[in-house]
Amino acid sequence: MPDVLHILGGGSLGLLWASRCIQAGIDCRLILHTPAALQQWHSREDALLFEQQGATRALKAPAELADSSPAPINKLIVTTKAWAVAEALESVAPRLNADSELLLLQNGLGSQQAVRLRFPTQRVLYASVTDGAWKRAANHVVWAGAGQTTLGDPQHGPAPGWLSLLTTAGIDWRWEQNMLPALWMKLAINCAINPVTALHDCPNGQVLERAGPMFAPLLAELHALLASQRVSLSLSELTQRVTTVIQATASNSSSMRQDVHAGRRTEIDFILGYACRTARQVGLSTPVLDDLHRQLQRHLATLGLPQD
Ligand code: KPL
Repeated sequence: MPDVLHILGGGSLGLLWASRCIQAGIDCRLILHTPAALQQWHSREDALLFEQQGATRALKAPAELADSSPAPINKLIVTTKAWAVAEALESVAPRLNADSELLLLQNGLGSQQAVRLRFPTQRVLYASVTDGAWKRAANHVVWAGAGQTTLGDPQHGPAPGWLSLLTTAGIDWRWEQNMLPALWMKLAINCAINPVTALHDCPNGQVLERAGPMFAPLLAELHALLASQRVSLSLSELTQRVTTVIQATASNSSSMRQDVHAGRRTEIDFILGYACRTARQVGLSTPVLDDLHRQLQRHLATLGLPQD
């Protein structure tokens, strides 16, 4: 029997991956969060609108709630925000068996390790996705920029065969033997870009000028933090990597700026919060990073958004 992919979360990334799988003829089901969301989905005749370079395609996307069916879930792709993962996974836990495999697509760090502790018998894979996507409406996703997906097993196991479905879906992915350092690298990039875009309400391309003189010391602190996590690259290589992402995504709104615009809880705690906590644990002094964290917390508080 061919694999069925369940996608947990109807945010931009969930809809993007569902669109790409459905277009490729892969049997994929979206798991939505609330009965109201499912009712709205059905009222639109299960149509998922997928927009790419100005052209929109309507796809038929089956959706369900976690408890709509007792059928086991074997391959689960978790696409929710980092802060929503624990609750979302609890809702599907009765449908997981010991062989179920979970693929986590969250930004930042912290949520992944928590899932591994909660589901010790299931295989849990981590991923980092750089595609740009946003939602025009609850069932309408815009693919703003093609990116790459890096996947790996924190326990260094081999890539499972079902990942070939991602190739079928046209997802540009590669297997990474050392996934944790890859996620740390992405976390450092997110620490350098996302808070500045949220504080100054600017696209990624303006980060260097908006950040001003604090940017170089910020990168130096991130570099020391990466080194403490055995991610070895030079400070100039890190600077180059961050600058390349800024240029490649210049007109994009970072995920954090998008969250702020939508009045949604941000992933601050899984990005800056995790970085600052780890720095303290390993005895690193990171005054610029800590100050950026506090500034962002104050900014979120003035907007009435959670500070974690
Ligand atoms: O991952 C991103 C994000 O917005 O969260 C970057 C790389 C900054 C691209 O926008």
